Amino acid sequence: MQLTQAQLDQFHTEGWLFLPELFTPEEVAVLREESAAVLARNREEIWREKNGAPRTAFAAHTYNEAFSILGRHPRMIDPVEQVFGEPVYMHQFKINAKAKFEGDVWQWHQDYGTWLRDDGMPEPRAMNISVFLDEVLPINGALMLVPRSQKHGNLQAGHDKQTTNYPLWTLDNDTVERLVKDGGIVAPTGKPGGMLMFHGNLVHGSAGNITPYSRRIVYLTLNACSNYIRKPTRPEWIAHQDFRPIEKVADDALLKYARSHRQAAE
Ligand SMILES: O=C(O)CCC(=O)C(=O)O
Repeated sequence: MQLTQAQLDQFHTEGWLFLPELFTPEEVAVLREESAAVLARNREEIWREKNGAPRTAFAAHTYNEAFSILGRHPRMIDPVEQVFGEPVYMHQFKINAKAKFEGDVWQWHQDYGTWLRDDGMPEPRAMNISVFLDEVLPINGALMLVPRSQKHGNLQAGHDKQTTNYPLWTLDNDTVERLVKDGGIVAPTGKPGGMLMFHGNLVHGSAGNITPYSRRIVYLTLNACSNYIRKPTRPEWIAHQDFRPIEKVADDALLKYARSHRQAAE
């Protein structure tokens, strides 16, 4: 799958691109089902909110077949390789739960801030690319982005280990206010299967979810192979150290898996 010139222009100017309903309901159904099973497990890779609800399941692509296929899916990999002009490897894979009633905030931050400081990533040549597993609504903790903020490079940040159970390099309010005066805030919403990609320096965050609607999103962080991390400090299942290019599956691999999975259950 290749992005059009208009889509590339939008990405390079605004720092983000949203492709609604890129995965079909049949493909997403199996991911939804599997994500519920993953988030219910008790493993060290599954982090919980302070209230005990699941927050983030790291590295599910290493032990779950459906997510292993998603992590090698050309609809996710091709656009990032197109932007970087080289093969990519999986730097991080996670399912963020943002559970109904209990999902907590993600403070304003840039992802490259963490990749640089915690992992020793040389350049912001990695990208978060995500798939909505649930419908993302304006009210259930949609991801908020500050368009064009990527142009400001890597900003000063403080290491917040208190607000949530997820340590994060966060930005102060004055910085966010200044950037929002210029770029505003957008919050892409849409049905399950929508795909969002955004620049590693794009400022983003999300509010807590006090609604009865869960908001699960899968994030792949794909890093240009030449930009492999130099000083890892986090466990391998958070910041992977297999720097080989991802070997993609066929475009219909997830659909085939979903059908065989359904047949086996019948
Ligand atoms: O899932 C969310 O709402 C935010 C996730 C995020 O910002 C991140 O993983 O860096």
